[in-house]
Amino acid sequence: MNNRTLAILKPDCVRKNLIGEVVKIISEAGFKIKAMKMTRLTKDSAGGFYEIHKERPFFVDLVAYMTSGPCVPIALEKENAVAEFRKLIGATDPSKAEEGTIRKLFAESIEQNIVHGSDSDENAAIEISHFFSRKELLENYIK
Ligand code: 3AN
Repeated sequence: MNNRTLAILKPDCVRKNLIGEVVKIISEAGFKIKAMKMTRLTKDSAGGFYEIHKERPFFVDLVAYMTSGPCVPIALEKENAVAEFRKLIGATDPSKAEEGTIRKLFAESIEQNIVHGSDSDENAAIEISHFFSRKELLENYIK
């Protein structure tokens, strides 16, 4: 599974009409889209997804923001996908993100930072299964 990662184009990305632009950058960086959908997270689903941040002071705001509108989860494939994708999106805080990264280009704040990327192979597998069924993923693997 170490060639897969989960991206989420977050509600600010959708609201700003940046889906196309961000998908283009991701594709041009050599990532293959294996599954993709538009969905709106419920409070429970967002809370479950960000379970590891449950005790953090920003958790309530994070869940409110992630449920504020539709988002676009995407299962991506590339060699060394987790690290490569995090390099492409840049630091969590866009003011600290490197030039040319997606967050540097488009993000407004540490919370509204356009895109999510898994932080480990283990979490990538968990996060992909949070959004996509086995069937949805397998269908896209049929050559
Ligand atoms: P990343 O998305 O870069 O892996 P995490 O996993 O540390 O960052 O944080 C998950 C999400 O929580 C971030 N994408 C951001 O929306 C939000 N977040 C993280 N740190 C803060 C913070 N200090 N204040 C507000 N929101 C934060």
